[in-house]
Amino acid sequence: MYKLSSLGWNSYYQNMFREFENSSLVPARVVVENKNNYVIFSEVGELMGELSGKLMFSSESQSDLPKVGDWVLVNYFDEHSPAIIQEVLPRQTKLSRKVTGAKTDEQIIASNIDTIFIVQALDETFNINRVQRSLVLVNNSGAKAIVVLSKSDLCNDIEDKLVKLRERVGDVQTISLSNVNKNGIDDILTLLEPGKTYSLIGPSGVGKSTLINSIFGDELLDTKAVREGDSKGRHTTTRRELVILPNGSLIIDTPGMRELQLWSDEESLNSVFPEIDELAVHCKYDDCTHSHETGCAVIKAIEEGELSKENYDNYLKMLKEVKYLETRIDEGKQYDTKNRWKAVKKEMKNFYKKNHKYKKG
Ligand SMILES: Nc1nc2c(ncn2[C@@H]2O[C@H](COP(=O)(O)OP(=O)(O)OP(=O)(O)O)[C@@H](O)[C@H]2O)c(=O)[nH]1
Ligand SMILES: [Mg+2]
Ligand SMILES: [Zn+2]
Repeated sequence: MYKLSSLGWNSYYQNMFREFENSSLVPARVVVENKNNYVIFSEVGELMGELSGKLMFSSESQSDLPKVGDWVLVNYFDEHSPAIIQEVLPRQTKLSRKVTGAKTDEQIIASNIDTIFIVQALDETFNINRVQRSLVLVNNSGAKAIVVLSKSDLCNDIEDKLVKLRERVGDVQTISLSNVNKNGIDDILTLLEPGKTYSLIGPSGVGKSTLINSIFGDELLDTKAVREGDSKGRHTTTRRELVILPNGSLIIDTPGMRELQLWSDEESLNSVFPEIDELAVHCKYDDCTHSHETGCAVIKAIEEGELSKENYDNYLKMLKEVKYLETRIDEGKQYDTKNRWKAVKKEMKNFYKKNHKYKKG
């Protein structure tokens, strides 16, 4: 048995639920997504959920289907039968990336999260470009971002790394910690609020699942040693899973992601590079790409040593990605419109054919 509020239900979802209040549907939260079904938590406890035919066939893309963290509305029969998922309530926040490969589709990593921990290890895999990339995705998600630097026990230049990080990302909240000597774990514990949802993202092997175990105080999730030599992880976590912590907070563990292709608008990108955003106002051309134009205030700042070259390079790389994404999404829309027109024309042709025959006959 769960109280909805203890599963993260709030006035936002209550509002979204209003139009279904007189139906027989009840709310439940998606905890695990399996291949053919879902584990969901509801007021009657843990249930197995299956998609209704209507939801399966009316959804236009993967992102219309339930994801871990989603609030869904189900028909509940009894504890022996699967609940049937009829609706996915609009998401308050959603963390997405572009699917890997050539396709331009959104992949939702998790939804309805309040705060996302961007985890990086303080070992040889430490990578500020990746933190910035994650920040773009998190800023686009609507959730709050906190950077977690793990494995502080393996690092003897923490201050140096912190200074470098701060130079690049400004004053984003940062916590360094160790799951081995437990330094910094309290800093995480004190900010976890009951009924709020958190998630951890970061490369494989940085200690995301170990951190949940540290907070939980037990070996709840599987963890595995990283590779010797390059400290890379072994992709131990293979599914997203929402876990309820002893203090009543909810946390979603995610598998380490090799690639984080952007699914983001330009505004979220710029929010991670406020100094570039401010300079861009002074560029000669409104559509300046800050890569070669004369009168570009960003290039000028680089030449005068006023802007971090690393930030500039990482920004340009991501700007290209975001622009490409925008055109691909536009093309996709045009393609849809074209196809729809084709279908309409075909229908009209058939209609006239039939009518013609009818008149003749
Ligand atoms: N020295 C040290 N090792 C740690 C720390 N945190 C985790 N580890 C170790 O790092 C390895 C990987 O940890 P996991 O928790 O499995 O990493 P993960 O981020 O969940 O990895 P994936 O599930 O593959 O994405 C394990 O052997 C952990 O014991 C830490 O703070 N210090
Ligand atoms: Mg893991
Ligand atoms: Zn410019």
